[in-house]
Amino acid sequence: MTTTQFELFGPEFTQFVFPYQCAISTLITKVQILRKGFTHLDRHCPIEHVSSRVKSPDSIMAKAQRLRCPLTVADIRQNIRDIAGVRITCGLISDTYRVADLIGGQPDVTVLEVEDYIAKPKSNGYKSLHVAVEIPVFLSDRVVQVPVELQIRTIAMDFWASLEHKIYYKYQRSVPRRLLQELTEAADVAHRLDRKMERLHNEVAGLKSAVDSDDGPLRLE
Ligand code: 0O2
Repeated sequence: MTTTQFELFGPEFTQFVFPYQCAISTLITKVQILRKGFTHLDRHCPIEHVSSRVKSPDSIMAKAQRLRCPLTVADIRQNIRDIAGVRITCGLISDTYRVADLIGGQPDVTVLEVEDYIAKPKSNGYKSLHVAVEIPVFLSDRVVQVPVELQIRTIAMDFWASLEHKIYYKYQRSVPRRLLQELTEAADVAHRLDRKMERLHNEVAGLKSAVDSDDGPLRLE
């Protein structure tokens, strides 16, 4: 066992992940504050659901090997930005970009990289907005900058991704061709649903503002 494996798989893992867990808590608080703010103002809330995870030691090692990252704790900290992950599920496609701006624009958040798999889906149909950010974590003896990967996606994208993830692991990454074809088709159906929901939302918002501005009789046809 190398030093890295010892540190990642042994009791030291608890110590290794501590700053990442703190960063997750900070980001979740930010998301909850945004959510409460929208609810309080009785505005359309772009956030439906939030979840988080710390990457498992196995998954960290697999990604380090994939990235050809030297297997030392320092190099892993430096090169793997999704050890802490926060996933935010939104109602609409436009909400995903709005949430990315709302969080990325906060003064203590540094946006390191944006990978827009909504505008440019992966070849299998995977869609999500991946925003790598860094935030300060105030420990008892020092402040550390900790990277967190935000995955922001719609409910439909999330539905697709969680099923695809299960299938991918069930078949140990060699998914039968027919299933791959069907998954790609399902991604397209999910995208069409997202576009339709966006259009319907805009139409309803337009009706609501016409009622609110009280511009004369409203005809609902
Ligand atoms: P876990 O929980 O991490 O072990 P990134 O550089 O991270 O923005 P990239 O290069 O695609 O994106 O990285 P990677 O490591 O392939 O994927 C990181 C995470 O993104 C994955 O975590 C998934 O949560 C999600 N993801 C990326 N591509 C796909 C995909 O094609 N299908 C699905 N369902 N999810 C995807 P892990 O590694 O699965 O799990």
